[in-house]
Amino acid sequence: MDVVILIGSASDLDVVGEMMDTLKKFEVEYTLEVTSAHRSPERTIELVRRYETEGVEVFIAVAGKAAHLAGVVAAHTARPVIGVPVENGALGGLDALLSTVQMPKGIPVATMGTGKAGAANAALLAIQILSLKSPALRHKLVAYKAEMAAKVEADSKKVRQSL
Ligand code: RP5
Repeated sequence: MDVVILIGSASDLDVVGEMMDTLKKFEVEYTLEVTSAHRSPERTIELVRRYETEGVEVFIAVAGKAAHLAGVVAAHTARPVIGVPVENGALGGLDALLSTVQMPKGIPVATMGTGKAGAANAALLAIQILSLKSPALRHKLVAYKAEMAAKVEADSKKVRQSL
């Protein structure tokens, strides 16, 4: 398994659709588990230990509100941890963003922007990490960026024609 996605609640599932699509598109093996830093703390630690033993390369942790999932995962593994704050708290995701990003020195979490865009970027960052050891993934990333650049150019043409 290359990537393990941990989501703090089944209610976070709709945030990770494009994340999973992106991993599939790049043919990266992943799995997903629901586990909570607060509601199932022991299960969270067991999952981290199990997947680390099985050789996972990157963890992605997705959670909202007082989002401690990424930090707790990072506390229990030496693998890179990417955090995605979910925008479902009373503070519109700012709560989850600060809970995820403001880690104490020594326990880094690579924190993405909030919500679906952050979730898609988490997949891309995981792929970039995996590409350090995979020329095939590196080539796919280069092609992906070229595709994006071509789309921007095509969009510009369309917009200019409509002026
Ligand atoms: C967090 O609380 C979860 O990650 C989720 O984003 C949020 C709300 O969870 P539910 O009350 O919908 O289960 O722990």
